[in-house]
Amino acid sequence: MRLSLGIAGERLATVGQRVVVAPGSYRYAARLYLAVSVSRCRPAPEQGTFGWLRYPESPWQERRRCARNGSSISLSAESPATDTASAESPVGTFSLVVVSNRLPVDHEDGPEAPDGTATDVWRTSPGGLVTALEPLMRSSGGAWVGWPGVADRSFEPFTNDGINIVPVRLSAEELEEYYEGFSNDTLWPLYHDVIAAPAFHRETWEAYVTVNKRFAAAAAASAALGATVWVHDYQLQLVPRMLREARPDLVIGFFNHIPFPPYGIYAQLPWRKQILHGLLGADVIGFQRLADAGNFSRAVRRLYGYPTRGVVIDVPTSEGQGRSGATRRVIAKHFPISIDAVAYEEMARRPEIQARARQIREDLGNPKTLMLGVDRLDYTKGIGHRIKAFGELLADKRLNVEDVTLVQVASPSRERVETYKALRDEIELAVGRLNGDFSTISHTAISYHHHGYPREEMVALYLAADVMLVTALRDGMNLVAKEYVAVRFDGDGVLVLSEFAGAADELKQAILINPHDIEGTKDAIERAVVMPKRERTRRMRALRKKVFDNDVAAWSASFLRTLTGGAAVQAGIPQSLRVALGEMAAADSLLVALDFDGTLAPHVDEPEDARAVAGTREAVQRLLDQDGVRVALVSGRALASLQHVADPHQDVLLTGSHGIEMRLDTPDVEINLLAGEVEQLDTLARVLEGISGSVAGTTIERKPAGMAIHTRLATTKDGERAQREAREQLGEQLPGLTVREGKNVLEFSVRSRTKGDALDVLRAHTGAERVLYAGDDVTDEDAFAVLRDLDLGLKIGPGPSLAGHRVRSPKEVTEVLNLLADLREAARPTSS
Ligand code: GDG
Repeated sequence: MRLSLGIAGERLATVGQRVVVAPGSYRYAARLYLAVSVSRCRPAPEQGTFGWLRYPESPWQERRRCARNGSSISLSAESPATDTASAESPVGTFSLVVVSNRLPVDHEDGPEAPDGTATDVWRTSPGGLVTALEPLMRSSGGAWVGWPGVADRSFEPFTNDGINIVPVRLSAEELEEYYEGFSNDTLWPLYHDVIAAPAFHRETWEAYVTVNKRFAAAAAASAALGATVWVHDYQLQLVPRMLREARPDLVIGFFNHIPFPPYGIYAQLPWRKQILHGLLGADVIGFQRLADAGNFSRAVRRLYGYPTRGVVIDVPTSEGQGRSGATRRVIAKHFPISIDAVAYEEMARRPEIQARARQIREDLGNPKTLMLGVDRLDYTKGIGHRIKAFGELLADKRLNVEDVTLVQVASPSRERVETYKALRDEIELAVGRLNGDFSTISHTAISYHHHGYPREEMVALYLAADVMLVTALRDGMNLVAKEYVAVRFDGDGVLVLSEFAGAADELKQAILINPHDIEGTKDAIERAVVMPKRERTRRMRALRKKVFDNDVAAWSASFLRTLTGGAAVQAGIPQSLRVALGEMAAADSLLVALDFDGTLAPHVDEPEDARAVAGTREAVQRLLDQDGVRVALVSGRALASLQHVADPHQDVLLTGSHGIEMRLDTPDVEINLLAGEVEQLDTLARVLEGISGSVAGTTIERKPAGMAIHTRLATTKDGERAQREAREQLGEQLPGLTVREGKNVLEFSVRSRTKGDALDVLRAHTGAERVLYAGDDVTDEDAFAVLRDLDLGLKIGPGPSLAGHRVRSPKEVTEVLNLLADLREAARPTSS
């Protein structure tokens, strides 16, 4: 049997021949797609495994299996291959890959070419996400993987406005099952509090798995070694795991644009474990709201029992056989999305758009109050509730149709899904009735529009509207609310906002409503209509500050900073850190908590040789000399060792062994080990000494409640072997131990504490109003995780981190401490 490879469906070569792609205008190593599907090696299992889940076998798994069996490869149509048919695993060239269901461009058929062939026209759909990622995509050579918006069509990768576009082909049937079915008829209603009943069909789930695999394959084939891949939204929740299994070298982020439901609802999903497993393949999972991240972590605890601390989840690296104790840290945290606020304001300032806004009001008969609703026609948006409240206000004569008009833009959405068809009928019936009951010849109560408008028209509508109604029953964020605020550079306009939209967490100066409470909603609308100008201005000013301070660029930067840690950390103190230190310096009371190794002292081969860099002592002393400042060292070292290497001033608070030992203005805390713990320590010592004795370059460190094996001096291979053996043997003999992995060190404790616990104790002990925590290691992430809004996290060096700020080395930490001392002396001159 012959197998053909082709570019975009054209046959090029047969298997066995080496196929090389000529370098094109963009470098895309994975642009070969199989034109036909052949089953030379297919007789293998109908269902393969993907991790420990029974997923249909992926193309590259099949290829590997076939290769192992000595058979020729076999791929299904549309699966990406590499530029050589014999490559083991596809590796691309892009260092940043964004994966979303839809591409940021839409396909349209262009005019016929002279030779009679169809031409393709690509229109950019400039969403906030594209705007946010565009500069980064251009500078980093990024690729965007997604569906181009037409079924059953294959397109070659191409560049559009400097972004590399990688179209994923979907058949009409797949769209029906994966997109309209599982995504929009199962996940969407389930994740939005079952406002509509979710459908659970096994066939659509299978299509979801298949399509997720195709997206994962396209992303894997596009991503360079060690690249960052950012996957978006509920349609692609299995992609992170699929990618991790295919390409363990990748850094993988996922962002969920819609809510994540409470466990009681999520638990209905027959594939609830598979979805969580899929998501947990990511390094960072982003949600819109704090509550969504909490719901997710709870679901992980309930269904998998993995330990979670704050935003950190410890996921066994080999699920199903997790007895070795090795874990991977996954961060599940909220990153509220936003808009390109400046672009919206700029548009609103254009004279022709302001003229259009005036024209809109005029065309509507210059009502005293123009109210506006802008939504996709979706049952989550509460359009019916809004209409009901408005109708009752008119019926009660609290509003008069001569004075108030509601413009409702309901842009067409998911029109092939039955629930959406029914919703449209329902809304249009309600609008028709209301208009029939209340409109006059000269005044229409609801000006209803079932169209999509150009963005300029939307901005003109926002400018024209005195009151914006966002009455969502459940909404991940709701960008319309933020757009309205960004547009109102005149400082006027009132936002009525549902507390069930994510935006309500930030936009607290809106009039917040519970849209299910029709009376409350009516009161809020009336209040908005009569609100005095001064109050409107005051509220709008505060709302605008929120939206402009946290725009979409800040959102993506914060997500990517957490995910990648910014590969190269600049020398010196970044401006944003200077500003944050300035704000912190003025606080009444401050706690400056510092890790030691890697933070104040460079890492050295012999732990007992570590010393803080020159000037650290003096900087710490300057802080200690000021009123209201406490300094603490938070280390994984045993307290005695910490005291030996740091030789701290007696006023410095000390916590060692990750918070198990403490010296807080009193003699050291005693650790009274229980009999069982002493026994465990004995076993631990026996096992680790055995391993260390047989692997050159490893050393053992004893701690009061545990023991560590250091591998810094061993070869990489030996170090890995020692750590593996330690995990395996102790996983067998002492399965309950807490295992911590640091830089070339693996630590086991018989008592479970983290640096986060230590920081909580220090905060309570000092009563500090604000905390600065600095650390370099993965164990410091536990401390970053317990920081609060006004605190400051400082990560030293690269790597994923929850810290909001970063410097390069201990030398900069000393500069930071001195700068903080300077700023505090300036802010509170009498305190030193
Ligand atoms: C999902 C989540 C989350 C609407 N009609 C027209 C039009 N729009 C634009 C709006 C806004 C966007 O569409 C809608 O965004 P939302 O956030 O309001 O809602 P979803 O579409 O449901 O988005 C949501 C969002 O993802 C981002 O994470 O906030 O919670 O459900 O930008 O302006 N734009 C144009 N013409 C229209 O007729 N040009």
